[in-house]
Amino acid sequence: MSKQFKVLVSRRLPVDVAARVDQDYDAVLNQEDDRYSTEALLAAAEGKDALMVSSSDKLSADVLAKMPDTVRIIATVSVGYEHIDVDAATKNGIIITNTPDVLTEATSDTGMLLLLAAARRAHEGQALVRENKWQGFAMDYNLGVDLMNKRLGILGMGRIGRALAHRAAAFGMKIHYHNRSRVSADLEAYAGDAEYHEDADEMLPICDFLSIHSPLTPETAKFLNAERIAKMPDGAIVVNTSRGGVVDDEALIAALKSGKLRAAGLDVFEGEPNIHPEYRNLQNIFMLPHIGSGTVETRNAMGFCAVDNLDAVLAGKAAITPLN
Ligand code: 8YV
Repeated sequence: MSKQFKVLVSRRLPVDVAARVDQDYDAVLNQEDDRYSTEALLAAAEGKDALMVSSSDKLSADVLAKMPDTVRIIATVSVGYEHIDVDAATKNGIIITNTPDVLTEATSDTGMLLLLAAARRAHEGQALVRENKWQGFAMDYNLGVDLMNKRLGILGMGRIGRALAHRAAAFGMKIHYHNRSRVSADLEAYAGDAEYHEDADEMLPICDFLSIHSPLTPETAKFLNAERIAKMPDGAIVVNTSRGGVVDDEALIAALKSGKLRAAGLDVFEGEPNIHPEYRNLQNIFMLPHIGSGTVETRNAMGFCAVDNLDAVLAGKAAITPLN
């Protein structure tokens, strides 16, 4: 590349990805990771051909309407795109791309980590050892529950839901799923011979475990509310690697306090990083700071996927993973 095109990158990139952007483009990087306000981002976008953003950049219809005309593509380094009004981008002639596929395995590994940690009370066990409160062996102490032979409901059978199902089946779980539409027989077989439920509410009563993989949309916002938790078996376990907004925090917290739900494993939260403070007081919850895709290999692959999209679009070709 001849550094012909100007690119603005809103957040710090993995070093190898940053080096490629810097080598191929007339780039404004942000390796200090200072946060842009919306106004500052729009000002910095002036004269740029492309933007690389992340899920912390909120690109509403208003913001996209003000985007300089020079901007042809905005590549988000994430698979989720609830932070971008894709229809508004289309109206403004801006191509939006995301980073599907490359983070499927890492994120579903995190889902498995949450399932195991919640079932086996990893947070409480860890605290006992770290705080020097471990009294030695007792038959009945810090007991968790098995995954083997339990029913796992998958809400949203996209790539990550299927990969999690595949893993959980290897742990002996019986897989059920709800998705807007039934997936192919091949994909159901890969996902541990998963059984389809057309109605999510009808699936909940058989979910010993529930793993959330739905994107956050107006339809899925606060999907897991008090009424739906009440439909689940007593002592069920909920894990979420999707978006915090799919869960009603107050309802989940009440159910974890009452014992209706045995435990939860959460990698994502509404309003991150300012999570509902009550979560921190609960012992029966295993929490991670949104690191679903957080491996060296995967973050590199996400960054390179975004750059591949810039390369294609700026060279006049079709985007590789377009959203519009
Ligand atoms: C990202 C994610 O790390 O890709 C997504 O949608 O949730 C994570 O993998 C995060 O959103 C950073 O952009």
